[in-house]
Amino acid sequence: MDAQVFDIGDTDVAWCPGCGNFSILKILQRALAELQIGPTSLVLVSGIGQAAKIPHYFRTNIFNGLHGRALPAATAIKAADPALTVIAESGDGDMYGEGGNHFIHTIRRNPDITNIVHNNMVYGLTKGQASPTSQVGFKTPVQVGGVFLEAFNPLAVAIALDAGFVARAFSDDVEQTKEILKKALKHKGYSLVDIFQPCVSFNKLNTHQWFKENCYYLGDSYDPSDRNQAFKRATETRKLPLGVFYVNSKRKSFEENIGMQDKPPLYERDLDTKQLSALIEKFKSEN
Ligand SMILES: Cc1ncc(C[n+]2csc(CCOP(=O)(O)OP(=O)(O)O)c2C)c(N)n1
Ligand code: SF4
Ligand SMILES: [Mg+2]
Repeated sequence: MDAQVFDIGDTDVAWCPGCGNFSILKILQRALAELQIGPTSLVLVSGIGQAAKIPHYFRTNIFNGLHGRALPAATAIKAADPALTVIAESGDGDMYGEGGNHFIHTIRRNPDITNIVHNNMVYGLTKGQASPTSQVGFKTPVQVGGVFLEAFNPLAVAIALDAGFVARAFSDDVEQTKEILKKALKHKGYSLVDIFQPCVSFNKLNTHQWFKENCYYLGDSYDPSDRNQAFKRATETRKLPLGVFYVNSKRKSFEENIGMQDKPPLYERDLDTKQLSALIEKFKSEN
């Protein structure tokens, strides 16, 4: 399959020239095409933000919902049609800030979805306020004296919650990021891929060059089944590791737990609507 199947043709793209979002868009399209996942079997779910505009530039099924609410929508879509490939994709603010509670409980629930986070360490759309992953000392028009809160560490939180697949990538590294995304898409259960994505307009601290100088890859000898080691690597701060930190394929998925994994799509299921009607009537009579 050619990645061009996802092209939407001529359109105005709202992203700034040089933004890391362009490369994530292309890499994801290539990863999907190489896995033979086409536009009709995919749903791309996002919230609000610059990263969350990615479904606008993708020829596939999309759901662009409320700020921070991509994960519950994605969980429901997967349960409604388990044959679909479902991706929840947004920015660091949307997923870890406004959507932080969903982030925690989606990992616990373990739906078979891929969670891609464009981590530019800033609120891009609203013009440069600090986000949960902004670094200490980062100055913004709001945080004029510099950020003083320690940055939220999504990988450490995900590993602590025993997420089945936890990885970090860098948008400039096309081949490595594509391979990480392919592994995440193939994983059965929730997978997190946090992608460092330079925001050239509002984050002058964590630039393309900064990520190049401050990241390194875990390497071939690294064992992603070792949870303690994964946690240790995820909390490193001097240099930031990239790659697949942790894999645990033993957890049952949400769809398996609720007996939906082999079910046809919701619109083809025999539903007993009598019980639902009775419940609605009871609610109406009581209110
Ligand atoms: C409930 C609500 N709160 C706040 C906003 C304003 N808002 C829109 S996008 C955004 C932050 C987005 O940041 P991030 O998810 O990191 O995306 P980026 O633009 O950096 O890609 C905020 C605070 C909103 N639209 N709705
Ligand atoms: S503001 Fe930042 S994140 Fe948004 S499109 Fe421009 S460079 Fe990208
Ligand atoms: Mg952001």
